[in-house]
Amino acid sequence: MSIAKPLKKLVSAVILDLDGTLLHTDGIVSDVLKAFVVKYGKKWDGRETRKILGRTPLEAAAAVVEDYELPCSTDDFLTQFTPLLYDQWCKIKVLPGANRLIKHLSGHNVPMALASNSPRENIESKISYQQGWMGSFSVIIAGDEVRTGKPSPEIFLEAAKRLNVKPSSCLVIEDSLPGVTAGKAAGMEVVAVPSIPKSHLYTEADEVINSLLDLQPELWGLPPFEDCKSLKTWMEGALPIEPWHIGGPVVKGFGRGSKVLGIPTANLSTKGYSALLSEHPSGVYFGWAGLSSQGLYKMVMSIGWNPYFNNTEKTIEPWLLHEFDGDFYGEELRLVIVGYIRPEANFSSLESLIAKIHEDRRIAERALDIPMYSQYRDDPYLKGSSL
Ligand code: ADP
Ligand code: RBF
Ligand code: MG
Repeated sequence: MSIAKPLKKLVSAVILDLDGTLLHTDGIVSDVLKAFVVKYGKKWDGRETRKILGRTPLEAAAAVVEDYELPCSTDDFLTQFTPLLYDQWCKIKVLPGANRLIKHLSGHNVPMALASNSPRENIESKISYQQGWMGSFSVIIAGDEVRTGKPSPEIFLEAAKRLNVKPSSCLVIEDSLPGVTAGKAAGMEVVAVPSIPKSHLYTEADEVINSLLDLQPELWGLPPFEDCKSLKTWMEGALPIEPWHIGGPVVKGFGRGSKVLGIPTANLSTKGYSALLSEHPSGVYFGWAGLSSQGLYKMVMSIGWNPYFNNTEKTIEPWLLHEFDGDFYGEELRLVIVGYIRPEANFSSLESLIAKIHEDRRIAERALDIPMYSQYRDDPYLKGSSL
């Protein structure tokens, strides 16, 4: 985050996808589908998620009806399913960094379009719950306003036309593979923010980032985020986020934190937290930790697959910034996560991984002393147990 990278390309407009890029729609869609297929005696196992991502509702419905062998037509499915889904739009969460990006671009008068495979009516109702979004996009173009949706480039070409800019001057931000393909076919620059942990599939994209928090607009000739710039000068790139909570008993990990790295991490179980974790991108974060019976501590943590060790499961690994006399497995640990440092990375040596984690610790320690982050040490959630 702190290393200056060369300019990739100059763009003058940004075209954003909606579902999975700005909004965490997948979670809501999966919840409604789960409840829906039960009515037909089927069990939703999430195997459709990849097929649904970035598709039109008709394509997605056809895939579900076929795969689950539902005794109804695709049209019947949509007639029954759609109203159930609409009732849930108000519950869709905004993905981390989306509000920040929209405010930033519109504040700098960067022309912005929203281009989604969803029908117009859906887009409007979904964004009506988000303050300031509607007015930020000078163009909104929906799946039912073009002949063919993504992966066809049509929707992006039409957006560029209406923005009155050349396709080659547009930057597309997309989470889905069909969306990335569409953007490239339109001759545009594409930043992928994969909503599934399969970034190696996104080879067509010009850049793959972990979350919108990692976007560097200046690489595309756009104004840099002011919060990053100002914080970087006195805090080396820690970024405030909307605080969120997670907690539970400390569980056994792979046993390598202390042994291999000299950095013990009090792992929390990911069970029961799949929704929360899919909403928050993997990465290195910091905040406050309440450990029952012991006290309140600063902490720096990684959430993700630990690319250096190539884990197959996501882990939650907080390092409490305090010297303890012994282990505290089984004790209740509660975290409030208030800032983001960087995406998880791979390293060429164990020493460089260790050095980076110590740098993370220094960033977290300093940041947690300033009021913007220190105020959360009083968060009642931390004292929920016996503190
Ligand atoms: P594991 O793979 O089981 O998580 P680690 O080597 O990462 O093992 O060690 C973590 C354990 O060490 C924690 O569960 C906790 O009981 C203990 N521990 C001691 N000091 C700390 C600390 N400062 N931060 C986190 N855990 C600590
Ligand atoms: N593992 C990685 O593979 N890549 C990382 O970038 C990374 N960053 C970390 C940052 C912090 C603050 C902490 C506490 C851990 C990080 N780790 C990372 C996880 C480390 O690999 C993990 O704690 C060990 O694998 C122990 O299980
Ligand atoms: Mg650990």
